[in-house]
This record gives sequence, C-alpha cells and structure tokens, in this order.
Amino acid sequence: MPSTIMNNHQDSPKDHIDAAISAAPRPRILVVDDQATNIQVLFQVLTNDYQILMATTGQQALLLCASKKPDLVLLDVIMPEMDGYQVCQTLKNDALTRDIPVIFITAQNDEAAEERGLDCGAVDFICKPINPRIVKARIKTHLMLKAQSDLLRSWAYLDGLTGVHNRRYFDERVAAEMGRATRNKTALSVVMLDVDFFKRYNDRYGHQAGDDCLRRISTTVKNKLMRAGDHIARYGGEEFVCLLPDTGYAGAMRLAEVIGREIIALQIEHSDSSVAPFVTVSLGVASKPAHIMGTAIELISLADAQLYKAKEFGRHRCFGVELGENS
Ligand code: GH3
Ligand code: MG
Ligand code: MG
Repeated sequence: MPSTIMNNHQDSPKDHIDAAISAAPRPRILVVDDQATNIQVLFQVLTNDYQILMATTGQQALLLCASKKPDLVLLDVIMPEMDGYQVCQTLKNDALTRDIPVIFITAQNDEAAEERGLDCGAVDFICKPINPRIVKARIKTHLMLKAQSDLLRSWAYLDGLTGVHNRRYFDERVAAEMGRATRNKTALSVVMLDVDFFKRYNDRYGHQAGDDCLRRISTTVKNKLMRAGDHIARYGGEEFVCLLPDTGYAGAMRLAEVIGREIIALQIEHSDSSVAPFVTVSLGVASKPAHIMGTAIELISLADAQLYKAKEFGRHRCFGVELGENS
C-alpha cells in the first residue's frame, strides 16, 4: 500500500513538518528603512541565506507585502509620511498580510517604543546598532515559527482521506470568489456531485473499497479542472464540489458532463447500482452570470437543488441553472 511505504511509522509529526519546511524555497525577507545605508547593512548580513526585498517608504512596503508575500518584514520605526507602527498595523488588519511576521529594527531603544511595537502586532523588537549574529538567530527562529504555522494552516484546509481541499476551505473560498465576481462583474459557477448508491457500494464491497473509490473520484475530477483558479473540495461524505471562477453556465455544464462520463469510464464495478454496472455520479450545476448579483449561499443551494433533481430523475445525470433565471 503506497501510503504505508511513504509513511514510515517512526516519523513523528515534527519530522514531517521539518522535512516540508526544509524542502521549501529560500525564505523572502522585506527590509524597510528610509535610510538606504541601513538597508545596505542588513542586506550584507542576510543576502547569503535569504532573498531580500527592499523598500524605503511605508507605502512601498505595503505594496510589496501584498504582491510578493514576503515571509518576514524587518521594519524601521521612524520614517517620513507613514511610520513603522502604521505600516505594521495596516499589515495586521489585512487578511492577506496579517500572517507575515514583523520585526522592528530601530534606533529607538526605549521601552515605551518597544511596547508600542509589540502592541501593533510585531513579533520582536531589535535595537540598532545591530549585532549580526543575534539578528540572524532571531530571524531564523521567527521564520521557523512562520513556516510551521503556514504548514499547519494548509493542513487544516485539506481533507484527510482524499487530499483535496475540505469544506472549510471551500466555504471561505466561494464567499471570496463571489465577492470578487460581483465586484468585477464576472461569471462564477459551482458543480456539486454525489456518488450514486454509495451506501450500497460500501455494503457490498466494504468501507475500505469505498474509501478507495472516493479517492479515485476526487483525483479524476481534479484532473479535469484546467484553470489555475478552479478548485475541487470534498463537501461531505461522498459529495464533492467544484468552484469555477470566470466560468459561465455553458462552460460549467460542459465540464459537469465530462466529469460524469469520466467517472463511469473508470469502470469501478458496482453490481448493486440500479443505474449502471459501474460507479456513477449525479451532478448539479449553478452559475452566476457576469452581470447578475448573488450570494455564495444562493449559488450553493441552487446547485444542491439541481443535484437533488438529478437524483430524483434517475441519477447518473446532470442538471443546471443560472442565478436570476426565475427572478
Ligand atoms: P444516493 O444515490 O441517493 O446518493 O444514495 P447513497 O447511498 O449514495 O446516499 P446515502 O446518503 O444514503 O449514503 C451515503 C453513503 O456514503 C453512506 C456512507 O456510509 C457513505 N460514506 C460517507 N462518507 C464516506 C467515507 O468517507 N468513506 C466511505 N467508504 N463511505 C462513506
Ligand atoms: Mg450518494
Ligand atoms: Mg450524499
């Protein structure tokens, strides 16, 4: 069984975390200081171990954080226009950047400044002039903690059985994509699918075979998703959902029909199914057209209703609807 070969049982979770972290690319550090000479000093100290990004204003720093997603920010406190505290607070108030650790590096070596920095959400506070060895050691510690929490967060969004995203991930993602699609007036579709007569499958072939079947189905669906923004998630026991940004009704229906055909083509024997000698799925599609407003909840409940209809009309089929069709 491949999973037992890979999962040497002597490996602890910490070993897995360490292995994943050491396989990651070189961490990226953003150095922010209005004095170019100060940036230069840190660059010399860190350039052998890290990728270094540089900014000389708070605004530049915020833009770089949003676009380049550094793993850590070294931030000066006193800068014209926007000071380090404001930069740190802005980063911490934005869901996209709040997990980037910030270390203040400053000539302000009084306790009140340090307390204020930590209150803004910084993880550490280092006074100038710097001791390169201490700066390196602290950076290493914070990068390790950041890598561990990134990894744990990514695991919290995965389904343990199939390795695709889980419902928690889907729920957050569909809400974000609906917001984006409404703002940008773009289309958004979801495809829900549910395995037909899966209880009978488990009863006949056993739960282990049922688990294997779910893995094969999720892999098959995943391989049919072509665009970078497309996602599959396990929505419930034997139910999966695909999220398709920038995809309208026709495209989503086409994909749903392909998925339905691909799954029966796997020819997974199911002699107790009433619709085919092989495992099949029923599918429900819902699409938000580009210029129609809607909510994620509406879209999902429409797809769910279409899936229910596919079951009612005999299973192994697909029904779909567009948001706003009857309103
Ligand atoms: P329908 O065609 O109406 O969808 O019938 P069904 O039997 O597929 O639906 P039902 O909801 O009655 O049963 C779903 C079954 O899926 C029951 C449950 O044991 C099984 N199931 C759910 N999660 C898992 C899982 O992780 N592994 C396995 N092996 N079976 C699962
Ligand atoms: Mg089912
Ligand atoms: Mg079900």
